Amino acid sequence: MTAVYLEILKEDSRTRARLGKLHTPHGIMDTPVFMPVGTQGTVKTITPEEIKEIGAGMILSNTYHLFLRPGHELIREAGGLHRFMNWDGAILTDSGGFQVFSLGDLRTIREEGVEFRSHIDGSRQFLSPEISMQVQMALGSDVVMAFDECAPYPCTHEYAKDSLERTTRWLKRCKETLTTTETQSLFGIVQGGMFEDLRRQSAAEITELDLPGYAVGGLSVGEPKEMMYEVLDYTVPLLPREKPRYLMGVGSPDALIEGVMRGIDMFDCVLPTRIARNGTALTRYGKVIVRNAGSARDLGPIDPSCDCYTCRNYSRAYIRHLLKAEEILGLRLMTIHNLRYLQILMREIREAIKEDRLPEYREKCFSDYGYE
Ligand code: PRF
Ligand code: ZN
Repeated sequence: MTAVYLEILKEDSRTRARLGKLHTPHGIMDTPVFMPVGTQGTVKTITPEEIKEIGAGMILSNTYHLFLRPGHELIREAGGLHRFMNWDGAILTDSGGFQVFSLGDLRTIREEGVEFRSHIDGSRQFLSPEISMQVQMALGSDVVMAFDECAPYPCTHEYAKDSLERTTRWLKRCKETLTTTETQSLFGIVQGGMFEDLRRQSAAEITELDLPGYAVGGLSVGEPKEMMYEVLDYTVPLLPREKPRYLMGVGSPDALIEGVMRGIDMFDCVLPTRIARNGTALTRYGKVIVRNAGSARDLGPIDPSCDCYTCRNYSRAYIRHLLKAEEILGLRLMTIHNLRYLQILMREIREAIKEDRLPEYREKCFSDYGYE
């Protein structure tokens, strides 16, 4: 048995959705699950106690950022990332691949790895499959992501093919380097751009390695949503039924439901925390721009149906005031609400799967939210 594994409780008869439990060395998560993002070893503005209270059991952190600052050797000395940040829940770390590739002109890809300039001080740096695994071993995350290349959108068939083939070669190097499989589980990442033949090739090559879990990468990179759903339609069924499936970097409410219906078990996204900090709340009835004048005299909560700490205790008008006055509490209250909203959404999705009414739930949710 691998350190992280999925226990499937139910498979939906009308969609590809699954209900399950993701077992990790730091707790068991109900799936489908949404993981808040804590890029730098912190979910911005809130404490681990607050993350727990929101209902999240697993967060994502980033190799790229922690490698550059404060450095993985310090985190190793601290006893790993869980101890360093005082979080006893589960942690998934992204490999740094995606972040390095997002640097544009600041990087050069070679077979050995990627040379790049630090976004912090411009210094020359290098990441490879081996280094990414060494850093993630020092961090001690429960799920270790493979060092991959996420091809840009749009890109040519030729580029996407070279890129996915390199990603497979890099995955083999990741698998050979990761020696802590008793406590850490390596997830492979399917790439291949928006090309069906390449997604098939990538899935075939990657699933051959019999890893503890699989991610679909290279989506939500600027393509139309319909295109992402189409890629998921043909890609997800290529992944082994019994392993967890993770859709990287996707977390808008509509995409969470669509992803679950296509067989995804895990999601992460900066969206809820990022838009919280610029004053936008997610609610059952759509986005509420708390920063706007419309909230100025509204003494009710962001969402009367929400049970979060923010909605139980503070008005829109007060939170708007905090945001306008650039008071830190405003950012904290907004973050708590948005993360709680997504936890409630995921819980409702799981209940709908359990009760055989996921398509009906989707309809209701989309019409309440204001999607077509
Ligand atoms: N690869 C990795 N991290 C990612 C992605 C990817 O393709 C994406 C794509 N949406 C987000 N984060 N390693
Ligand atoms: Zn709330």
